Amino acid sequence: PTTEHCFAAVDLGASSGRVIVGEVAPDRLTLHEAHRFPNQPTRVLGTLHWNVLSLYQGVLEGLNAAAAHTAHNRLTSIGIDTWAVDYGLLAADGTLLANPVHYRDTRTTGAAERVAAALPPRALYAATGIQHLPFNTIYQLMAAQGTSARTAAHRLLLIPDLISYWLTGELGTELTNASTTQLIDPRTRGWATPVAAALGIDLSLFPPLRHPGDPAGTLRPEVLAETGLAGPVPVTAVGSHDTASAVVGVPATTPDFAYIATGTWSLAGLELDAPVLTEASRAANFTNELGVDGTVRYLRNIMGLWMLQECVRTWNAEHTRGAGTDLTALLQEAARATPLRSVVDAGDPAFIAPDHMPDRIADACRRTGQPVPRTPAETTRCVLDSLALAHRRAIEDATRLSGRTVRTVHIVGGGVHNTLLCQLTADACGLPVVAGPAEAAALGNVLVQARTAGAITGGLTDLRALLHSTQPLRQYEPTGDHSAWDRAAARLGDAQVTGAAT
Ligand code: LFR
Repeated sequence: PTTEHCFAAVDLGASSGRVIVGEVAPDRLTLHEAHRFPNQPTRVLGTLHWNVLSLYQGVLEGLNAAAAHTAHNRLTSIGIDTWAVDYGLLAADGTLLANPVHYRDTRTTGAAERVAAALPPRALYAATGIQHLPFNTIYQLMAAQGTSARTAAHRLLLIPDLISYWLTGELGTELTNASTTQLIDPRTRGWATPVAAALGIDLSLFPPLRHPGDPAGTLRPEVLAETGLAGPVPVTAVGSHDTASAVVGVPATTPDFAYIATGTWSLAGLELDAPVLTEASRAANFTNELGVDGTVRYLRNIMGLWMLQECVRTWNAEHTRGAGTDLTALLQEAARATPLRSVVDAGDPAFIAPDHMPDRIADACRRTGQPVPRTPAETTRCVLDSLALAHRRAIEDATRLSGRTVRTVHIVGGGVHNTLLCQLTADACGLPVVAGPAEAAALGNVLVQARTAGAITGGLTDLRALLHSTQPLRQYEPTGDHSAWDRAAARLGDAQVTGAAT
């Protein structure tokens, strides 16, 4: 609370939300977690929803806690980032028409085929550069066609833009997250009008685009009253896609790096100046999401720690009277388990939906003629080996498809706490891994705000230098027999699914 500049990062992830206060000076960057709250989706009449009002409540409580942490209840500004693709629909008077649906809901089954009938996958990729994921916004909109909320909708707000609207009353569509709708042309960084026209999507549903660093309104008087913050408090657009902020938060010191943003997902790839829209890139299911400062996030979605989280949820449910799974002990046991005994394709969309994860992993092992894991530790080892293998595959593909070279792999996000995953990733890639910071998204969020406010200056390189000199990082060197990973990859075959639509 000594510096003049305190920023609040609202960072909503798939399993928890956080409000984090960042204090920034040109040579100083400290974080304080003001509030953390669970994000628990709820199934209603068969549809999986986000509890968006409960999340908003968590944001208000978090801002209240942030106010208490700062001098004179003052924040220089607030920035908001969340997961991508999902949205709320508003009536003309601003009322939320329906509770936002979770991207893991199965309502999009069959939607990709309907989109492909209107616009072939090749043309869609050439125009947007976005990888095929069954839950991309355009498929959700296709699935929602004809519903009363969609018919009555006057506006569509992506989740961070919705939170921002409730806090300020101002409407906007932040660009990095807008790119995940599959309705943005990564060359012009504007709307892909022909794509919207082919799919019958009215682009006037989206409020005007804004860019990271743009002003996004000020807190409404009732929000000031509720949070105890001293006004005025501006909201600043940041990379509102959490992955865009996490990539800003990669503490790279040289240009030849790859990153893996780990958490519920692993987002593995490169930062580029221009999109790669080739047919080979589409076939490898690489995405060209837009990043901060005119960059492109050239990456692939890998299932991530979701697979393990879901396994743990199943094991806990099976032993309701037990103490629950001890994750530390489980990971220690997994570290001693036979390496690469069986691996599954961590890019396979079959793992997206919730429930029965250990069974689905066992099925995948059976299908590929590998031993079925018998214990939670063996299943955990299988998941982590599989993730490391998918990390390696994504980084290899990204370098091949972009013509770039990689000498260091940065792991950021919650997965940096999983030391086994970090070591296995170094082993699989045959490259040094720098792990940290865990709160990369919140840091990227804070840094963009701090630059906008003039607390720091420079480009991404300068922001990253500040991270490198202030955040605790851990280095992992590759160990073990590298060819074992080649053999494991071969077991999955060249046909290893990347999630691409044919
Ligand atoms: C990570 C993330 C990914 C996106 C997925 C769904 O939190 O934002 O980047 O593909 O969630 O929105």
